[in-house]
Amino acid sequence: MKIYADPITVNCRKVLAGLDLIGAPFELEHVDYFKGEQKSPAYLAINPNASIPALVDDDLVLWESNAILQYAADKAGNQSAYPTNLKIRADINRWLLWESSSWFPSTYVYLVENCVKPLLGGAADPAVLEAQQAQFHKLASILDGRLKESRWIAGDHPTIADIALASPMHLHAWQQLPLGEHPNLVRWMTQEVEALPCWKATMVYEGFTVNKPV
Ligand SMILES: N[C@@H](CCC(=O)N[C@@H](CS)C(=O)NCC(=O)O)C(=O)O
Repeated sequence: MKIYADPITVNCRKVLAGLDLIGAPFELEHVDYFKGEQKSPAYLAINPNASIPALVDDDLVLWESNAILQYAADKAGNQSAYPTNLKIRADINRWLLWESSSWFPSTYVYLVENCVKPLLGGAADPAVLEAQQAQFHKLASILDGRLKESRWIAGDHPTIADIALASPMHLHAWQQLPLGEHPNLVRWMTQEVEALPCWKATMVYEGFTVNKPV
């Protein structure tokens, strides 16, 4: 399997950490996000959305990070990372869809305002952050409620749902995500997800770098 990705982006880190959790071997093709290589004609032939990541496995060309994780887990036959039990799988699939349609878009506002804009010499727009606040807390409360009931999203061990949901908040301190009212979400992120070897192996630091600051 070939993965086209830039390890510093949310959805690429998701796939790289998820493949590590799954134990799926792959070859990384680096697509430099800040150089805009996701818009190059060669890459557009793989992913016409001009976004990363993408997977190529023989004649299969797949984009959408969560679809990549589902495929890789099934291909590897990893039933711990992506259980085949009908109801557990439906639950995980629900969280993957929710992450892509609701959670990522909300957390992305904080990433753009508090990380990307200042990095590029601009400043966060307080009005944009204020406008997102109610939606963020609504979604974070839903996740917090699930994590009040269980250690991991889908029970007592990590699955691709944990990796998918954690990735949009992977820079939560720098993103300045307002997590104070969501103790179970904080517990899961800081004590469980951030302790996973697959998470540590794919660290991204403030400044969008994979190099640990000295
Ligand atoms: N739903 C897609 C979203 C992919 C996506 O938006 N990727 C970002 C990086 S995290 C990107 O490449 N954006 C294109 C751009 O900003 O030019 C997925 O999960 O793969």
